[in-house]
Amino acid sequence: MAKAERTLVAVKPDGVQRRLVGDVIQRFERRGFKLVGMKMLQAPESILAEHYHDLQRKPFYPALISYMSSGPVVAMVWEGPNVVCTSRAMIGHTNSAEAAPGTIRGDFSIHISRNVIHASDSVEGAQREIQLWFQSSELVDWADEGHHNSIY
Ligand code: DGI
Repeated sequence: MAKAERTLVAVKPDGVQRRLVGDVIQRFERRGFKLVGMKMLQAPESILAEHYHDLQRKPFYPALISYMSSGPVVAMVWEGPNVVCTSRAMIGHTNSAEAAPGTIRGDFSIHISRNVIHASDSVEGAQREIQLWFQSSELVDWADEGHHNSIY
């Protein structure tokens, strides 16, 4: 059986402050995805620097790291068919001002610098980010006994 696709989703400090964690979880559960890892943490700068490595030279990088360090984040690993691509559609455009209503950013955010949520943008990126944020022992490979297991 092929290994199911996984992605990293993180509610950012503004999302935690605004009590949006439950709403985010509910959207992913209702869509049918399977939660296989979740933790709240104050993200260390070492993780953030690696996570946003590609943005190091951007002018907004210092503010981005400062914001991501400003409070706890809730990191999650979600599993299911096409979860990387579907999660990106569910969170919406990076720039909240352009995010469609119905998406998480489009429903809860108006500015790119406080856009509530992260989701990996490629399958390779997701694998890298899951390894960065989670120990393998923190991921739970539970049996899905509902109808979703028949589609893997
Ligand atoms: O994968 P995304 O989060 O959608 O987007 P990304 O990887 O290009 O950027 C990571 C985060 O950096 C993004 O969620 C918000 C922030 N960011 C990206 N572009 C800008 C930005 N912040 C500001 N202030 N200005 C930008 O142009």
